[in-house]
Amino acid sequence: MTFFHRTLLAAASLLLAATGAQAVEFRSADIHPEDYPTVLAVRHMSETLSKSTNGRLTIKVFAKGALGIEKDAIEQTKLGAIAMTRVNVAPMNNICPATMVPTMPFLFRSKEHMRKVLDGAIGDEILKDCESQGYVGLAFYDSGARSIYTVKKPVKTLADAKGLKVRVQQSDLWVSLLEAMGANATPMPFGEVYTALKTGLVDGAENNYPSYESSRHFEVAKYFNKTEHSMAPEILLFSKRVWDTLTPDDQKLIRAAAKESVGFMRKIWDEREEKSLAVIKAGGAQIIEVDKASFQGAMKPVYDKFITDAHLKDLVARVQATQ
Ligand code: GTR
Repeated sequence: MTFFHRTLLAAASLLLAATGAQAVEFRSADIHPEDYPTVLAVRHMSETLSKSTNGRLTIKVFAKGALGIEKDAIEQTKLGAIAMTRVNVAPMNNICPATMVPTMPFLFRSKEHMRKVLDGAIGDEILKDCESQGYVGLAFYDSGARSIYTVKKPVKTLADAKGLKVRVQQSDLWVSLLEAMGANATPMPFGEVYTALKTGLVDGAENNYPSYESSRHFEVAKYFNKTEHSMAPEILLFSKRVWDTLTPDDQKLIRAAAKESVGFMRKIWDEREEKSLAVIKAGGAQIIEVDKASFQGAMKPVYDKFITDAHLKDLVARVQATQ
């Protein structure tokens, strides 16, 4: 698509949205395949929204990266060429600093802790923080715990990670996180990781069970080392530019539909985690228990480097204090 086409499209979607009565189909981006929980959850959100607006507002999800890699989709959302996008918080880390908080290594003690924090005032504050950058944060979705998986040898202790070339998401925080483990971090888009593992460009990558499974990375990198170093969640972002053309009533309905989809997402996420674990085991992946404490003990430099101002420090302290 040329820039001219994008601008035209953006203008058209703004116009449609502004006329109110006319049916509007918002476009939403996702890099995952059709059956992935994030894609299904946004489809579910669309159904809710359609019901509450008598079919006037719907969302069309473009899965499998049809609208580009996450970084590009984020940019297009800011411009208003795409109304919505579902991405991990990682590629937002450089844009909206508060998203670094739920990314921080070993911050959440459990899935329950993570859900409680993100459902409450802290979660809302983080979502709100992206608004000044052109994004209306609608909701967080689960993304499980991320662990390192490797091609040639298992990683059981921090010492085993030394010198490994590990693919990370496109975020400075993620580069530092892997460097703090002694690894060499190589940022690249998700879609390039399979080939990078296969050709030896990297020795490993890190992700949750469902992504490790759906991307087939388990076919090339057989050691899934349970470092569980981050629970960086997914985030649902709406374009502020498009948002500002909507009526307050419609904004409310969109927010409500997004929040409603979270419970649905968690249910299918939990099921998918189990299913993915079975698939990767059947495919020959080895689940390795690791000395987690050795990894956790190496993370101070990451906090020192990124949790620098009073606001971020306060958020981290409040997350830790949440029981
Ligand atoms: C997945 C996440 C994607 C993307 C991917 C990655 O778990 O759902 O949004 O961030 O990881 O590692 O690039």
